[in-house]
Parts: sequence; structure tokens; C-alpha cells
Amino acid sequence: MGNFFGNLWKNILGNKDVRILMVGLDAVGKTTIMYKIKMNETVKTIPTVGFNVETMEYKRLKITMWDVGGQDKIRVLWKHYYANTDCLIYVVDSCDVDRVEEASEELKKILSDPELENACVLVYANKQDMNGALSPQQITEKLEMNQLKNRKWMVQGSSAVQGTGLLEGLDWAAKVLTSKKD
Ligand SMILES: Nc1nc2c(ncn2[C@@H]2O[C@H](COP(=O)(O)OP(=O)(O)OP(=O)(O)O)[C@@H](O)[C@H]2O)c(=O)[nH]1
Ligand SMILES: [Mg+2]
Repeated sequence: MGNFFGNLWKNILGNKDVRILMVGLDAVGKTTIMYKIKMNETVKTIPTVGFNVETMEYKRLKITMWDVGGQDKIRVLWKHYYANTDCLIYVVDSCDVDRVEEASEELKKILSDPELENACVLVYANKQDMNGALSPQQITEKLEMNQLKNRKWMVQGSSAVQGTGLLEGLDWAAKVLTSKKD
């Protein structure tokens, strides 16, 4: 009953709290993406050791977005951020053909964790502004997204430095999250 009124209230006020976790290999553009979305600015980044967290209101959602560093040695820490995640944003450097296999393996590992079984997955095929970038369709294939079962997912091409594609992806996530029951 309490929950019923809680949800009703949220619908009236339009402030549903959601948690978004952003991970991906190092230097793919996660921190750049987060601050581009938050402030519409391209910030100068250094490799993230640990995490950045920001809150933002978007389309009737109050989003808490976690951006966790992706260097090899600290990937073991990702799992500590999984609990209560509504949406996973997985960022890929579309130009880094040499590491696309590694990116695919890491994503599979992440999605095998039961704590994330209800999370939707938005993949940013980032750095589309650079020559030689794999297309979002090619990234979809390399990551074998079509093999995902019982999971809402989308692959969105983006350029964090130009700001393209970011809101299209977030719009998709917002639609999924607003329609999702608590
Ligand atoms: N050309 C281009 N460069 C980008 C893009 N997004 C990020 N970069 C650059 O890629 C480099 C790494 O970006 P970060 O945002 O620090 O990467 P990260 O994923 O947060 O890296 P870690 O914190 O180490 O996990 C920076 O020099 C960015 O300016 C993009 O869309 N296009
Ligand atoms: Mg970072």
C-alpha cells in the first residue's frame, strides 16, 4: 500500500530516482561523456582512478550516474557498483579495433552478474568522429548483442567531444526507465 502511494506520488511529481552505471575499457570516453551530458562541456580528463558521480534531472527522472575507471587493474572494482543499477551504459571506443574483442568479453562478464539481471543496457559506440571508427552496426555484431536474452538493449553511435548521439541514447534509456515498474 505504502509502495502504491509512493509510486503514485512519484508519477505526480515526476521525479523517479534511477541509478545509471557507466563502465567500459580505459580511455573509451566515459568521463568525457558524463560531463558532456551534465554540463554540455568537453572537459579535459585524466584517467579515472575510482569513480565520479553526478546527479542530473532528465525527462522526469532524477538520475544518479556513476562513472567508474576502466583501467585493467581496477576493473575488479566494477562489481561493487552493480547493486540497484537500473541501466548500464557500456562505452566502447569504436576506433580501437584491437581491443574490441576485449571489450566484448568484459561486457559479457558484467552481464553475467545476477545483480544486473534487471538492468537495461545502452552501448555508446563512441568516437564516431574519428576516421576508421567501426559503425554502430559493426559494434553490435562484435559485441554479439543479438545473443542477449530477456534484456532491453540499444547500441547508439556517439561522439563525446562533438556531443552527438549522447542524448539520443539517454532518451532511449529514459523511456525504458520511466515505463519500468519499481
Ligand atoms: N575523438 C574523440 N575523442 C574522445 C571522445 N570521447 C573521449 N575522447 C578522448 O578520449 C580520451 C579518454 O577519455 P576519458 O573520458 O578520460 O576516458 P575514460 O573512459 O573516462 O577513461 P578511464 O577513466 O581511464 O576509464 C580523452 O583524451 C578524450 O578527450 C570522442 O567521442 N571522440
Ligand atoms: Mg574516466
